[in-house]
Amino acid sequence: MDNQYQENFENKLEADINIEPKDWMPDAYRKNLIRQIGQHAHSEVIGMLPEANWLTRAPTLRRKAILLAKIQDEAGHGLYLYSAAETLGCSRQDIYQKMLDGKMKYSSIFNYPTLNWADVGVIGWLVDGAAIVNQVALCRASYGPYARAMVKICKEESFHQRQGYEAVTVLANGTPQQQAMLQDAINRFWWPVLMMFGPNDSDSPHSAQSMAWKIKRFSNDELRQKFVDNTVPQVEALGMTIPDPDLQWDESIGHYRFGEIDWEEFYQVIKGEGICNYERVEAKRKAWEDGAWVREGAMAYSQKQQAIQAA
Ligand code: FAQ
Repeated sequence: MDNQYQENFENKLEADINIEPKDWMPDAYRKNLIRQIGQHAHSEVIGMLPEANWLTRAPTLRRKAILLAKIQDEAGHGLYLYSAAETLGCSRQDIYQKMLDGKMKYSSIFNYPTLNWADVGVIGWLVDGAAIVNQVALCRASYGPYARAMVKICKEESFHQRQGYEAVTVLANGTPQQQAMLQDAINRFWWPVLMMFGPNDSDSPHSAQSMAWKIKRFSNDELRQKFVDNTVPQVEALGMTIPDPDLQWDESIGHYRFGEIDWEEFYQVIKGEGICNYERVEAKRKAWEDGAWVREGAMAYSQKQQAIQAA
C-alpha cells in the first residue's frame, strides 16, 4: 500500500503538481519542509530586529513610516510561514521554542549589527535583494502552501528591495560623508549577504534531496551567482565598489567571478557565535515572556466565547 502512495507522490512531483497538506508524503519530505519553512519563518521575525534598531532614529518621518511598514511586513511573512509549517503537523510554539533554545536556525545575516543609517538601506537593497532571488525560485517549490506563501511574500520583498535601493541612491548622491557611510555599509554587508545562500553545493547536505523533491529548484551556488550578476551593475551605478579584489566579469562564461567566502565565519555564525546571536535570541525570548499575559488573555477570551456559544 505504501508503495502505491510513494508512487503517487513521485508522479505528482514528476508532473509538477503541488503536494498539498492532506496528501500522503514521505516522513523525510515532511521533516525537511518543517526544517526549512520553520527556519525561514524564524528568519523573518528575527530579521525585524536589526532594522527596528533604527526606527527611532530614522532621518525623516517619511523614512520612519516606510521602515515601520517594512518591519510589519516581515512579521506578516513570519506568520504566513509559521502557518505553512503548521499545515505539516508541527506546532508553532514547539518550533518557536526550538529557535529560542538554539535547536533551530535562522538566517546568518541577522546576526550582524546595524551600525549606521546606511545599513538600513543596504539591508533593503542587498538582503531583501538576495532574499528575492532565493524566494522567487521557491514560488515553484513542490509543497503548495509554501509555494503560495512565497508568491505574496516576493511581491512585498520587491517593494522592500526598491525602497532600499532608493534610500541608498540618496546617500550615493549625497555628501562625501554620506557616500563614505554607504561604502562602509556595503563593505560590511557584502560577504554576509553572499553567505545567505548557504554553503557551496559540494558542502550542502540537504541540497541533493531537496532538489530531487523539487523543494529547491536551483542550487545554493546557482542562486548566489545570479545575485552577484544582478547586483554588481547596481553597485557600479551607485558609484560604489565591492570589497572583493577577485571580482571580475568573465566574458567566456557570461558571469562575474568572485572571491572565496570566509566559510569559517559562516559556520561560526550559524553555530551561534556571531556578533549578535545572543542579543537577537535574548530579545525574542524577552518578547515571548513579556507577551505571556496577552496569550493568556486571548485564550481566556476565546474560552469565554466558546462557552457563550455552547450555552
Ligand atoms: N543561515 O544543506 P544546506 C528573509 C544551514 S530572507 C543560517 O545548504 P538548505 C527576508 C542550513 O539550514 C532569509 N543557516 O541547507 C528578510 C542547514 O542547517 P540544518 C531567510 C544556514 O536548507 C529580509 C545547513 O546550514 N530565507 O528573512 C544558512 O538546503 C530583510 C546546511 O545547509 C530563507 O530561509 C544561512 N544563511 O539550504 C527579513 C529561505 N545557509 O537545518 C527581514 C529559505 C545554510 O541542517 C529583513 N531557505 N544554513 O541545521 C532556503 O532556501 C534554504 O534553507 C537555504 C539553505 C538556501 C538557506
